[in-house]
Amino acid sequence: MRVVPKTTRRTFLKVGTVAGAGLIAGDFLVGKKGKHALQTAATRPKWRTTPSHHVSALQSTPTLKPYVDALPIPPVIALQSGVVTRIGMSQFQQKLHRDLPPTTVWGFQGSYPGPTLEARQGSPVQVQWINNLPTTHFLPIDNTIHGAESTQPQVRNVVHLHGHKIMPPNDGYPEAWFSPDGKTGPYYNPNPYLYPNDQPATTLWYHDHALGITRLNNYAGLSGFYIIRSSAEDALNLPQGPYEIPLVLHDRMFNSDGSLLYPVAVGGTHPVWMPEFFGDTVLVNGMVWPYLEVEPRKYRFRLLNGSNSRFYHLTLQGSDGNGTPNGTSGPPMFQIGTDGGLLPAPVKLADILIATAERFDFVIDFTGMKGKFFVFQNDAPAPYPGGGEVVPTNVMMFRVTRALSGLDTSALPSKLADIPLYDPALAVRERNLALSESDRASDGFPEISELDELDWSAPVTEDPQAGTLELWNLVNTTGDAHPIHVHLVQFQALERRPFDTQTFLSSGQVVFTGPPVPLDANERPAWKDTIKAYPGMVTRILAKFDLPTGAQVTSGQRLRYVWHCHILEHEDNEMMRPFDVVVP
Ligand SMILES: [Cu+2]
Repeated sequence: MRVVPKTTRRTFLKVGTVAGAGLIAGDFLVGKKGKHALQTAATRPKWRTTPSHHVSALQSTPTLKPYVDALPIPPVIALQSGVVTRIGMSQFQQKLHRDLPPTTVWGFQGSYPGPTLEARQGSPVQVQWINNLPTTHFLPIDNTIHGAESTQPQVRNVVHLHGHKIMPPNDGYPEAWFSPDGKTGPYYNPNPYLYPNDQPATTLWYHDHALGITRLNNYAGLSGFYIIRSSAEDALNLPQGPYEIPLVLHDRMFNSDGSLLYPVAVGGTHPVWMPEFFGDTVLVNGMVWPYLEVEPRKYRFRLLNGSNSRFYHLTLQGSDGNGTPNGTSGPPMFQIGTDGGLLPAPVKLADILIATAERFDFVIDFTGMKGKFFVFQNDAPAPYPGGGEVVPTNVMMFRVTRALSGLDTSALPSKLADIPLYDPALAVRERNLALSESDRASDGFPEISELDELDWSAPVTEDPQAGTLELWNLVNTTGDAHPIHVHLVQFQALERRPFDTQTFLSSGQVVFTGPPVPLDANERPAWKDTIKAYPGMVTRILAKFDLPTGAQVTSGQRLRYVWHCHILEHEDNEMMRPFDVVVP
């Protein structure tokens, strides 16, 4: 995986949104509101040289020693068919580092991250989500953000199971929230959520998705893993049990009393909202810079980036016992799965570039490495790829210090799963979807990000027919990479292709400036629900809008989902759109 070259002038491309954005192949964008006037070269914001919109340079976490706490493993709840599992959200205190006082967090069943929920493919389960949180939020709400007005309850929650093929009432729609004191959003579903598990074995995750405060609810701690297993995967004999370990990355900042610090914008366009959050401290499974003691054998790791905005570019490096890199490389990582399931064959990785919400499922073989130490080091610029904000290097440490408890009989098979590729010629519709960012003219401070140039509240413009294949062209006019997530589907990336941003901004025409850039080996063939849309690229994805098997629907019915950027600060401030799947 490569790190995309830095854009030298990050904000240069972030010049308003596109007036009358256009088409590639006979498709059209409907409902253009033309809200943002097209800016000319003369009126474009100047390149910002000071960190005006983040305060991470001004505030920082008290110095904490890395690798002094063991990696926690979240508790596991095996969901059973025919049983409604009740899972409560609540506020509590938890130790996140040896030298930090206990931190007030939010979690599920008293755990941050929440318990790992496990299910079997083809075996539907039900979960009743319960809100036991206080009615007051402990993080700063911005009442100028859509859906978070002062008339709304401060604490509102709804749980989305990310990557699940699911019917809308159970999808955790942003306006399906419910408060601790019984207030509800317009799409609220009081019933247990039904999870069909009608998809291959994979690593999913559940997290809060409430309109306008998703960034804060997730930052407070409301997320956890959801793993689907299958007999097909069982037969592969991958490392399991204590040798299969979930890893979720969160960057955070702390005050000296141990409380979470979520900064308020300084000189922002909204009084509180920050364009992105970047913390100076990395937690894995809710612990600051932990270590994991391993045996000299194979392990399977399911890596999730649950951060608000941060991308991680991880390399595994040899280190001394304190975690200082010694200039050697760690063992290779063999990626076996992505967001939506197993890859056709393992992909050998020297490094990992993981955007928010993506999952990397990989095997590391520590055989023969007894007594050695390794550290995951991060060097991804933030924001990605332009940089300018704080980049914590340390992530976590592996200590090969445990004795081998028995012969390692697990396997890393050379063939994992079949992924039949979609034929783009069979797409019934191609849509050009602009990713845009509007900056304050005076100083380039980001004001808002949008999809399709439309606000959340604008009428639906994406309305695929159930069961059909569509080609979505994500036209990124901004200087940042945006991880784009589409609910309901596991899609296939087709290609990325450079285009002329200035031409698109001035005329709305997509003019390619070169041939398609090959996707990474772990992006195609692969099942994805979140894809990195790089600046200057049209990222093309093929999605088949199938409903869960046996779904009770009627002809003409419109099923409401969302697609959005998974930078949570963007998602909260308009970079999210509803879409309808129409039953034929
Ligand atoms: Cu974004």
